[in-house]
Amino acid sequence: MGRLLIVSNRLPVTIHRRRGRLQFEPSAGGLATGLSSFYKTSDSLWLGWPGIDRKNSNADREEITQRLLQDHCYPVFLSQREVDEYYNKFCSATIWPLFHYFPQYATYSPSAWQAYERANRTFCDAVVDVWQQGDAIWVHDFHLMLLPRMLRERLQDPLIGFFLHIPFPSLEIYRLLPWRTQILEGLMGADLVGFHTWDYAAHFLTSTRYLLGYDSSMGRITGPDTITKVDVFPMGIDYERFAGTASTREVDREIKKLEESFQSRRVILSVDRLDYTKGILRRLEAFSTFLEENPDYREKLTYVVVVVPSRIGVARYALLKRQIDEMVGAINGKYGSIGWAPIWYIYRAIPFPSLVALYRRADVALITPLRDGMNLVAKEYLASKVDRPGVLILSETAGSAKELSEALIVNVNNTDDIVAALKEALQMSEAEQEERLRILQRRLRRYTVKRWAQDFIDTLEGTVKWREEMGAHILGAQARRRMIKSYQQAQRRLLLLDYDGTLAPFSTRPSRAVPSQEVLDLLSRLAMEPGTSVVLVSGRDRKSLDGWFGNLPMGMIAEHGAWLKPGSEAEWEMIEPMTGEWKEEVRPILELYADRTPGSFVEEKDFSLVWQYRRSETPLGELRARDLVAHLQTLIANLGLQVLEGSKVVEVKNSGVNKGRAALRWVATLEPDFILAIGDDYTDEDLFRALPGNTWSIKVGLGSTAAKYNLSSQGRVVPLLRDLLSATED
Ligand code: GDG
Repeated sequence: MGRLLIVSNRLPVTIHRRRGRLQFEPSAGGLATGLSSFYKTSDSLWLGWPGIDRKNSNADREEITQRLLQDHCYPVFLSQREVDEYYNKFCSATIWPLFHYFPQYATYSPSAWQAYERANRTFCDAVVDVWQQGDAIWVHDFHLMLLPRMLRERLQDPLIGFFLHIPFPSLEIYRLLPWRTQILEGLMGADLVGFHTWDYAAHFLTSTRYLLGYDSSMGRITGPDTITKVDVFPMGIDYERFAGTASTREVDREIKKLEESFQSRRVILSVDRLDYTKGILRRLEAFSTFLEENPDYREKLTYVVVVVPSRIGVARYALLKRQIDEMVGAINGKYGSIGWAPIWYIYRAIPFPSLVALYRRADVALITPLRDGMNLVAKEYLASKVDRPGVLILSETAGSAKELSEALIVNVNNTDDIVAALKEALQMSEAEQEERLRILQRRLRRYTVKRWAQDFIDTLEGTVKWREEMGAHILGAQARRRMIKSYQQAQRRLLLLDYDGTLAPFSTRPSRAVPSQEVLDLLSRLAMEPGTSVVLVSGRDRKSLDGWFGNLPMGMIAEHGAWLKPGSEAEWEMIEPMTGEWKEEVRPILELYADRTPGSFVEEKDFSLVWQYRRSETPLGELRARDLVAHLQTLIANLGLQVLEGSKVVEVKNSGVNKGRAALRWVATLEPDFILAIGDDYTDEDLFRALPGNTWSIKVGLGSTAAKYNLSSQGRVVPLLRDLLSATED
């Protein structure tokens, strides 16, 4: 692998202009601090917005770029207006509330969406500027969800990973987004998409399946021309940085200073960015109830509430700030006494050593977000506990609750639950606190942010090997040229072409998949070429095929090989004498399943019955399909039938009928010196297996196959056939 290009909205360095001079400062936030220990020690370059208006920095671009490059950083220049439109009006006003389960706060503005697209394109241009063959790209977070696809379209065979730091919501929430398919397609441009927890990954898999119709197996989603691995990487912290700082003299001094205010009281702590997702008001309410119900604790504890200002210009945040101010005032007014205020409220970012001192001193960390991707504060608290134990109370809607099960886990909507947890924490024996802490710390010390990043990158690299194995089968430029040449030189050519999923994309209603004029023209010109025979090899019934292709000079195979038609003037013939009497017995069963599965239906052909569930809810359809197959297996044992489970269909047909057997008729009579067979599903596998060894067999899609080659998507079939045609027409 070459370098690692990390791409995120903000750089880990922020530039300010003070009294005309540029100043470079480290950025705050979990990602910047988390990865900063990682990226400087590896061969990396970090791309992002440096926090300064493009207009303000035009004259200094060169200087900024050079200074940042020394720090392994590369600037993506955006104007304040662009940031406002894409970050404030889309990222913060649409994606943030929706992905945190606040759909009532989400706004949907087409112009903000366009700004989001434009910003992603600006990031794409910057990556394209610096990318070299072999570099891996790691894109971060919800600001850049379109970037993976954009990069895949611009770069030659890039390796792209994406990590989402916030929750990925359940389908019912996600589907509210007007641009839901574009965002999923954007992410599907990555080789690897990572999430903090399995829930988020599962929601993403469900969304790609329902909204894009992409199947997945073993965490791999197959799109038309990509395969994306989905996996879980719970982000860790720089453990030693917290444990190390907590043990310094500076922090000792800080704690001593704090003690002047705390005066040996028990300390409860929470640290949050100002945000409605953090549940600050609900927590204050629970604390108030606790004081009400437990008067013994009054004057014996202090609740330190650190709120870091954020998105202050946004009305909703300003309102939240006012509400917090009022509530803190009310609680302090109601329960406080001369010399004691229950809440010590700090509304600003505090220096790192002071933060660590608070972590180390606090007896209880009360971390109860309504929804949080991970929440690193919970982990930092545990890592800073170097001398005395303490108890973590964590809401189950924070991603970190999945890992930190030895904490007291609460339902944040249940005030009684929080109050009870507070009491339990304050009364917990030191021995129990130590025991829980030991287990939690051991885990956090092992899976640090460095391990997290390394794990992600190793998994990303692992996708290369898999892609290479896959790539060996993809019809590349060289094989394509050889194929065209051998087509040109051949005397008797046979083209065996499947229809649905090969010449035409799938449609939820089979009757709607009408061939385009382009396909009809192409087939007719191919079929009229001297020395070329075209045979349409379909699972459809004779009537549909006759209706669409009856007047083209080509052969046809209907119902997966039950019926053959040698040419447009000829009659349909049966491959062998067969009966469809068995259908009376089988039809009621399929109809029963159709009734119980909304969106599914039974299709009847001369010698087969098909239960189709393409329009049903996929998991239900799959569940029923499995039941149906088992049900049918017992029934058909002695009827000379076979049951096939295909792409969103279960089909019952006479055994011995298949596309391969039918196609061999043409092979026998024509004795072709060039055979091309293209198909996309399980029924085409019979065709690939039956044909002679020198056949150019091609499966459409990336799945495993008996064909020699894969073509990544249906859209590539027509251009391929067009190339064959022009090779002989020239
Ligand atoms: C996203 C997701 C996910 C906070 N106050 C001060 C301060 N901090 C530092 C903490 C911590 C970081 O900020 C906050 O980390 P979080 O994990 O809570 O949240 P975000 O970075 O906003 O957001 C989140 C995370 O990404 C990582 O994937 O966990 O769910 O929303 O590191 O220490 N630092 C200092 N003073 C403060 O007052 N020095």
